Amino acid sequence: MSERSIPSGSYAVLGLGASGEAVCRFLAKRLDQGTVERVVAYDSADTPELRSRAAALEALGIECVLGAHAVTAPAAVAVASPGIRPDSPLMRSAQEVAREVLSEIELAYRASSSPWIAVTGTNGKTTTTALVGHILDCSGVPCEVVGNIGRPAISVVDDTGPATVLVAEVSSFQLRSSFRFHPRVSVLLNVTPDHIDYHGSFEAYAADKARIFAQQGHGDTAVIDVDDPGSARYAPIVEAAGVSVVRVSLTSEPTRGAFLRDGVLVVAGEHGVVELVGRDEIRIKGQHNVSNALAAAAAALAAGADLEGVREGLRTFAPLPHRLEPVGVVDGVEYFNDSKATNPDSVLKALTAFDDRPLVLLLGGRNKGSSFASVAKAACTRVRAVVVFGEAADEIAAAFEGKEGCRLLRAAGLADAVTAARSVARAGDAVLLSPGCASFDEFRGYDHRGATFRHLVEEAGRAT
Ligand code: UMA
Repeated sequence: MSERSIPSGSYAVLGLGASGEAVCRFLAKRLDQGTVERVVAYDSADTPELRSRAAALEALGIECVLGAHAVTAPAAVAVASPGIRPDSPLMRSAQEVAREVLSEIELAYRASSSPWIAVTGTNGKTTTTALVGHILDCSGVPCEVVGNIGRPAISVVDDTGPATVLVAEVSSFQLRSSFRFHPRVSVLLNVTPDHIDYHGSFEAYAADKARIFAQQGHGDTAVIDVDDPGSARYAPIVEAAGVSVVRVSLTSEPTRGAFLRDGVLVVAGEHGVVELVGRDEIRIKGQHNVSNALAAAAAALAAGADLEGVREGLRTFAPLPHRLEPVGVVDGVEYFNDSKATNPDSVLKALTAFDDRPLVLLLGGRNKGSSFASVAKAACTRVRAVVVFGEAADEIAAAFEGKEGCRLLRAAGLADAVTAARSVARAGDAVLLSPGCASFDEFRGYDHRGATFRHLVEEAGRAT
């Protein structure tokens, strides 16, 4: 079987969320063509929404089992949704039954004929992925932006050929079950503690992230941020495998790299040093976004973007929702929605985006096993007040114990947290929701939390 063909036989699809549904629709076409024998989809939950999704898929020939905790039909291949944990009963039984357990990204890679750019990292991957796509658009290079960003790659592969670049945001969950996945250009932004509850340890998490490089060799490019020790350590290893490594840095000037020189984003390589745009010309805030912009420029150039397209793309790219997104001004206080910050490192990065402006920081939600010591250390000297809320409130408050410098307030949920923030913020301050936790104790996801925050701010604005 070639590296880029999908396995034949019977399939089990684990999970019927965005990823699983797209896999089912892709496989349904193969059922019709007779290249796949049988597809049974399993989901541990059983809700009205899942029932109606299952009914639509059953009309396409997919068998669906809801409330499932084991794979019950024979299957040569299982395709697992990223959110299904390695130790879950469904995953364990799939490992026993199927010859291979693949991620949706792996299946999409094998089914596609496109060159891939894959972007991973603990933080910044969605912004960087979207920016790579935007730069390629500005350069006239056909591309599709897919992956963890919210658009399963498998949903586009039947309609894209070798001339279209697939720009994919890939998560550690997806990489964990990827084996032949071979991006022509890989990007590793940073590796800091996250998803420890899923992977079991930081080392296991980092190793799964590094799988992005596993198939790369001569002729391929890896763009690696070398300011972050978690990602920097892979640069020499990947280089030793023959991959052309472009180092991204804000603190050094690598010979082959993308870096800042006198406030200007530059790329350096065999053609010398080329200026792109001034740091002040990019619209995404914070130091981390300068690194992300450098990484995106380097990746797009490696995939055929031209310098003018890179410059235009960097100048015109707007911040994405839920990422340091300004959502309103109430009583002279500006509110920022950074709901996508679901781990401590992303909170630290958000704090760099406000220079010396007084801040009220909202932290809380469901902790994913991370320590908040670094956030407490950085925040206590930097912010006017911290409001802790949700399931992790006590745990986060404990990290601030004994720290002088900032006021700590407690709130039950997000609405209370906004009320508390309003009570302490003064005109000219910024209130920043950068919670450092998952949202699932109170919301359906970070986007639901961010939209609720925006709504609460809008309501407060109307009431004044
Ligand atoms: N399920 C089971 N058994 C389990 C666990 C879950 O059956 O043991 C079922 C759930 O009942 C649900 C389905 O699986 O019906 C959900 O699957 P999922 O959690 O994998 O979510 P999808 O809707 O398929 O979305 C996934 C990604 N989700 C996760 O990685 C958790 C989305 O990333 C991604 O956009 C989408 O595929 C398309 O590729 C979200 C995310 O939070 C944004 N990603 C993490 C992050 O960014 O930090 C990695």
